[in-house]
Amino acid sequence: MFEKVLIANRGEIALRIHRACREMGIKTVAVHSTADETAMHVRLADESVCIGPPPARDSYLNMPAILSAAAITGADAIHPGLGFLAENARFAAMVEEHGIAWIGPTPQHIEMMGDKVVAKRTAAELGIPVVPGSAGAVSDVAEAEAEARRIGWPVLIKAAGGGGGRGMKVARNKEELARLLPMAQAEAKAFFGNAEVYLERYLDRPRHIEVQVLGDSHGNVVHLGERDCSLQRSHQKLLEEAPSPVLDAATRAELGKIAVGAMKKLGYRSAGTIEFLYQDGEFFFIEMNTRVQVEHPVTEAVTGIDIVREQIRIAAGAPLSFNQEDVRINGHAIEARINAEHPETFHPSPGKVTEYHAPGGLGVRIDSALYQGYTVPPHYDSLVSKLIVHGSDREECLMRLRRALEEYVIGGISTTIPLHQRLAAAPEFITGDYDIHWLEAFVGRPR
Ligand code: MV4
Repeated sequence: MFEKVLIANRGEIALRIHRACREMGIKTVAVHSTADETAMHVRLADESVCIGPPPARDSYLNMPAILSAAAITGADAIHPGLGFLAENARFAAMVEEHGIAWIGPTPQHIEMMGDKVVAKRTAAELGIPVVPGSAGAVSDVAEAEAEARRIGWPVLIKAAGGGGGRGMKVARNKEELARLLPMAQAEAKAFFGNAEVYLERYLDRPRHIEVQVLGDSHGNVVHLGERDCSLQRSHQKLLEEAPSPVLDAATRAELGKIAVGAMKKLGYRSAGTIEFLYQDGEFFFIEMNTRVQVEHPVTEAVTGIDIVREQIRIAAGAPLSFNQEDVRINGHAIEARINAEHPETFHPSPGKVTEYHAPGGLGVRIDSALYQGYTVPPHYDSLVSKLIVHGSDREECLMRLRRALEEYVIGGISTTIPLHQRLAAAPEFITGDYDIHWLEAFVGRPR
């Protein structure tokens, strides 16, 4: 097993990784920008190295600085967490070339899934159902029009180098397609450095359901069930739950079987998430994430499996510590993402946390790097805490969510706690009757 892991991240996910390392008897190295000198991930780690000024591109994205920090401290592995360099295939390869273990998938798999056209083609070849669409990238309006007629209107234009929804456009007819295609190509070039776009049939009211997988270097692959991540606005998830309120055990098993079969064929290693859109009883692959995700704790809550620990074990060459038959979905879990934002305008609200009291008790987990007196810097993502509640069923889980939100005190900055309180009382949320567009309308609803 590793002796020392460098955590190339900050905030709650850096703490999450530190905790897994500590429980495994592994020493940790924190890296931080000059804006994060007093951050909790720096305080908790065994050692820390300053890697640059506040802007992420000069610090948390600064590959030579992070590699130097690993060399100086003698770290034998790097965990990238999520965001920043987690899905940078070049960085993963550089880490391995330096003789340091990369706690993640192979650079080849990261690169493959980073290109959405390649990812989709690969998924289809592996037997995963995909959204009907163009065979690959479409280059001109005539070709796009022919493809759209075959696929059926409306169509969605997506960027091959994209992901997370940036630069997508819905075209309802050939006039719209002729107008939007060049725009989409120009934007794709500007955003992602890759002008390639492709077309898909547009699903108008899907749910976003993703399957958690884990694979080791011995050919074992398991799935840990699904998460429903449909409650989002502007491609920012607000709340996730496991299991999905709309899947039955048979559908879950079927989806899991498809995911595991595909990942075995691929020889996938580490944690991964296969994202689907689900509409009218049908599943369609959209993307695969080759990292641990923000919402992984809801899966941990219902399975009792430490996903980060498994990632570390896998990177050290150990087999998965359990098999598929050992995985049971127990009860229900919900994660409320708490952001340092105004709960109505969503404007960032960095600043000093003057008061802090986290909820506790049975079935309550907080993943947060906040503490009283901490100043949330303005340079990074506004996620400051994840409240994860677990109950024996969805009803108990919802009661616990309301109770925990009531207890939570974060003073001095605005947070999205009031929005979560309003959401936890919404009839459509309580019945589970929502799709990916529902929250946007709910947020704008007069109170
Ligand atoms: C779609 C779609 C409808 N039809 N594809 C957005 C992010 C990227 N991961 C894929 N996305 C979508 N792809 C087809 N063919 C609707 C979305 C979408 C979405 C998906 C998941 C979660 C939130 C979303 C919000 C808006 C649009």
